[in-house]
Amino acid sequence: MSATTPRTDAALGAFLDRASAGVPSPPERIVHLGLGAFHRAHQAWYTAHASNAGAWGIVAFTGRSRDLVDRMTPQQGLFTLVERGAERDRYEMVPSIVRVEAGDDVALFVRAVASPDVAILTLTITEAGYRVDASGSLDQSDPATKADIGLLRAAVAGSVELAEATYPRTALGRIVLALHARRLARGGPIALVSCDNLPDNGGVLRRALCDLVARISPDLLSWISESVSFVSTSVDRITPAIDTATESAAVAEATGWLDAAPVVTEPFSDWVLSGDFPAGRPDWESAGARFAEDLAPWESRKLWMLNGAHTVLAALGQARGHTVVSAAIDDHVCRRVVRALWDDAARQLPMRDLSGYRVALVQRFRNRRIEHRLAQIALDSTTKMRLRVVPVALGELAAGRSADGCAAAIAAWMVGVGAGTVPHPAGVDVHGSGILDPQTLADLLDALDPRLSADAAFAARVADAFGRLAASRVSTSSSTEGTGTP
Ligand code: CS2
Repeated sequence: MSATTPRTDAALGAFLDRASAGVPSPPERIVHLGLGAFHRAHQAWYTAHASNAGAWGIVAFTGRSRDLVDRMTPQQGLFTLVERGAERDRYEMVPSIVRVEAGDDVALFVRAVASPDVAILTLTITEAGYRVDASGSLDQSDPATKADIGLLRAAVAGSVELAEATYPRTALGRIVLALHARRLARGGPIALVSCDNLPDNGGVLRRALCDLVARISPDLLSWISESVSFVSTSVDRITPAIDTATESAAVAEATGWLDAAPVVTEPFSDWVLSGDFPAGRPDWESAGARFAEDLAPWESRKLWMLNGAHTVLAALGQARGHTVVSAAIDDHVCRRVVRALWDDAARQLPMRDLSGYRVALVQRFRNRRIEHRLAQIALDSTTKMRLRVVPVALGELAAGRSADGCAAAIAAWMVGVGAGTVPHPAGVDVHGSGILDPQTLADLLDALDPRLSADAAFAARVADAFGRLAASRVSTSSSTEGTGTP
């Protein structure tokens, strides 16, 4: 599919709607939870580009807020995707989202998922949204989850009418309620597709959801095991937060559309999926998505290399005075840590030659026209480190190697924690001087994974690397241009 032809002056200032854009509304067959820029740049784009796109419309629910509802409803779900290449922008109107609703309108969400017309529920609820513990099981101590269990027991048993104020607070709680409604409505099988940056994200979702339902209703649990398929996916497209007013003005200038909710993304995109769709799906392969029996190598490569580097850059890059990825990757101190982490990760991956992937990643990071803010990536850094760096460290140590690259990456994160550029783990006392004492270093390592802090030699390597990087933070504040080689 080619980009929509930009309009001429005659149409300048036209409001975006389906009648004037000449795009019909496909039927509602996919529900999405967690609408934001990423879903629109990724799954909505793939759905719009599928050969059978006319048969697949998306009802998208935000996490909670009404902001996107208010912006996109007058546009009947349409939005402009701005593909921001290193040289120029390309504009495209994406028509796959047909309705936008607020995530806290649980009644509407439940009704949407229960509809027999709906075949797929996709999720971008963030890593933390699954509320699992370090072992990947549902975190039973989480107060919101505990409250949802009581509420859902009563709801599923039919002993209470759920008043709006008592709807489930967690994403999984809302999904359980919606699946319960689907079962009652005889809505038939459905595929749940996690699109969050978690290894085996479909498996994590299945375990967490089944843990939850096991505490609520055995009947619902057996219906889920027969009727719900859990699809794992590895999703990749860098999508920065933007200043909407600025980008809306640029879209209007370039295309003539008045779009209150454009999305900016990089030209690159990738989607690998693994799992079944019992009620059908868009022909996403025709849009470039791939299906794989074994997703692990693809998702690990992306999580450990792209996302791992991002988390290092967010922590250390900000501590060294950078604000965006393109500047941090050109800083030789940051680049050295990223390169060392990638050396470790490459040894843990089954692919033979990763040099092309590394070169491509550096090129993507260096796209200066994408203002990917390090502060955006820094959110939930502790969880991200556990998913993106810790598995590589454990794998390297288990293989009898030193995991020096991971030690440097963890030290880089600690420099960020000390500098306050990334949030510190709950329960670890950080005083904010930037120079952390040995006990704090040990506590931080322990918060990532106790197996790492139990390895005295590895802990010593982290402390050494921290000493070097913390000193570089103090003594070097200017960035150094890199060569572009990974
Ligand atoms: C980033 C990701 O914010 C982050 O943690 O690492 O959002 C990253 O940009 C995407 O996964 C790219 O596909």
